[in-house]
Amino acid sequence: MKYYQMNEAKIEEYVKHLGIFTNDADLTIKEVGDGNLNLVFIVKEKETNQSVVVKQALPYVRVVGESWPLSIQRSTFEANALEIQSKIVPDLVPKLYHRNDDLAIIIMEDLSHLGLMRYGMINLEKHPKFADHISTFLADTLFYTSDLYMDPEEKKKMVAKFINTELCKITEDLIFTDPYYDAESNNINPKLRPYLEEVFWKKNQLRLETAKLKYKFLTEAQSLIHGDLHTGSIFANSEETKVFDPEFAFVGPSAFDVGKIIGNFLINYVSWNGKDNAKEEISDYRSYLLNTINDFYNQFVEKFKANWHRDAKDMITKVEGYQNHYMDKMFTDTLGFAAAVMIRRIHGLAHNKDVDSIEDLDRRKDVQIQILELAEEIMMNRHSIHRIEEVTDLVKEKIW
Ligand code: SR1
Ligand code: MG
Repeated sequence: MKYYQMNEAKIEEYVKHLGIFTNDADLTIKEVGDGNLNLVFIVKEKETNQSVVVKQALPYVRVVGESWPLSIQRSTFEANALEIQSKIVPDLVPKLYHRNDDLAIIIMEDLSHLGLMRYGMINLEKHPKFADHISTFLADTLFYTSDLYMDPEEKKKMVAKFINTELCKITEDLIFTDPYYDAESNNINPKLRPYLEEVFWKKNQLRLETAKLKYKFLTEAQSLIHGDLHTGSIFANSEETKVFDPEFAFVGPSAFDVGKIIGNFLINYVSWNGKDNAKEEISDYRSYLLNTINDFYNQFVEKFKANWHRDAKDMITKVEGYQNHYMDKMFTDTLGFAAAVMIRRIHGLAHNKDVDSIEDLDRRKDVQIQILELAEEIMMNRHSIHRIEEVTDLVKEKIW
């Protein structure tokens, strides 16, 4: 089938042809995509309120336009990843109803009864079950797709199936390269530019540490990772958590997914310095954020180790001291990736609304510098930090 771009009328024809809705169903179809890359439609039958989401990859980067072509194959990676995740953590990802790789279409469960976590966090919403849910998502997906558990031949086939060159290149450039010099792709608050030119872009030690992390990202085929696990890739409310949008999935360093969560939480944490909410409200929310980081990381380690004790296969997993070595490295890398993610969202191409919603550019700049400095401290000290509480204590000490 030849690719064509969907619009409301074509979607209606497509979903009715598939039998997802009957021919006489009265549908409302709304394009709701607010991500950087794709079209996303919610299709709802008026009478029954039954609904699905139809996602289509465009042959270019949506936020930039046709001048930045991007292969529609990312839809295949997303559907492949979703199929694997659905087997491992069925309750934590959307249900996949249909895929068409030629049209780069995925039809899945409509989760709009939940809110996008990023927007919730900008509105001081708490998600009390998030630490439990996301630690399960990470411990299970990262363990059961690693060589600790998988047959080595199957694992290598999985690596081959997820050679996601183009989307990995986006991460290699936008996270590990461009923020460290005056790259054209950067999106810079003009008030921040003097700090970048006079201070940040002169930090050679920071650049060296980021280079080490980029090399890990390029070479360490540890687990099938989501690849873009920020708070805009998660739907949540007080009861449920669903991780979606795994189009950046590939077999890479496990700690990348874990670090992305921590980095995005810390961006939100600092962002309150640029907002006018009452002090007590901010302190209360900040306590919640730090407690969630501690709980989620500690539960992640516990659950990952429990998976290891129950299901680890390879001989190396029985060698005394190997698990400690593995988990220590996971922690150090998690902190490094968290820091890299914080930095990229300040003056790289794609920002976080948590900070960009601070309208006054001078105030926004102050928050941006605080995030860059916090990230640098975490990055540079990651080898001598051994417990997540040391990180959250450091954050609290610097910014409250
Ligand atoms: C051009 S894509 C920019 C960013 O959006 C996605 O969410 C990824 O984080 C990517 O780096
Ligand atoms: Mg995305």
